[in-house]
Amino acid sequence: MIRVTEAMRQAFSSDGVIKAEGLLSAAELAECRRCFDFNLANPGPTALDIYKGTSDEQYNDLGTAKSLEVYGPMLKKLDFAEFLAELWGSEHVWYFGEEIFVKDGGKVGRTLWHQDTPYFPSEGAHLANIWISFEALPARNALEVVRGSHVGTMYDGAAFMDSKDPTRPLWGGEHFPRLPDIEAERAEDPNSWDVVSWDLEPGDAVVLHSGALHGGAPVDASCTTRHTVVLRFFGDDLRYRPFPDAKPDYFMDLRAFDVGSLKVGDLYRGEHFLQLR
Ligand SMILES: O=C(O)CCC(=O)C(=O)O
Ligand SMILES: [Fe+2]
Repeated sequence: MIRVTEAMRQAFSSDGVIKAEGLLSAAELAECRRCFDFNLANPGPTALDIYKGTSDEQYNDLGTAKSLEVYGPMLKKLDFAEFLAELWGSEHVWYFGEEIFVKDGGKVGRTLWHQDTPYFPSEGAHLANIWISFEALPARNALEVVRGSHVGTMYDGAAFMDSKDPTRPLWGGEHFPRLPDIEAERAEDPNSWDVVSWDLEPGDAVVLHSGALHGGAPVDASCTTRHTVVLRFFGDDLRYRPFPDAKPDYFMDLRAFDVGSLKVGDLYRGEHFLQLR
């Protein structure tokens, strides 16, 4: 695994996203793929074909206690913790869990714009998604991120129930501002949002703060398939922020992830998270 440079540290802090070029060697990427394949062979309780029956149908799954037994040794061996500790300037590093995405058939559209933070009962500077695709991707098929949005407004999440209603709110009510319709605004004015994405080769990764607005990464006729694993981590600077007192409009009840023993502003820790460092 490559080392973090001062330029990467500064860019992550100000932009909330970096391209980590050549993050993983071919052998390291193969270790990640072995873990990804474990998820495919061992679907968790939340595995689902999102938008089933439409051309946007795609496979998505979050990790399980069983997959942690496979991912844990890999994460330690490849030393993701050292990379993130340097990137954030955190002493400790914990693993949140993985999420896998499979888009194939050449027709699956954009992932809706969202921030991951409304789906978490926590907030802070030391959050990261390491977004790894096993295929080479041109920038138009790679994840797009709004630069600097990790320190901007925290919007409501997207419900992900209807790809035609991109801002249908996760929590609703007055809890958070509704997501802007970023694609509609970009169609009107391509410069309305400061969006970055990069051409990616196998072994490259996009490393983003989980609170940055991100989306996109469709497949199309010239780039038909994308297999992606997202590894999520947190460090010292993360505090408990309870979920709104509402039922989320989502395919699972996120309130199951609440850590009831914590009070607002407590450091976010938990026995069930794998501490890597
Ligand atoms: O790969 C995708 O389509 C979405 C990724 C994403 O939402 C994430 O990394 O949190
Ligand atoms: Fe996300």
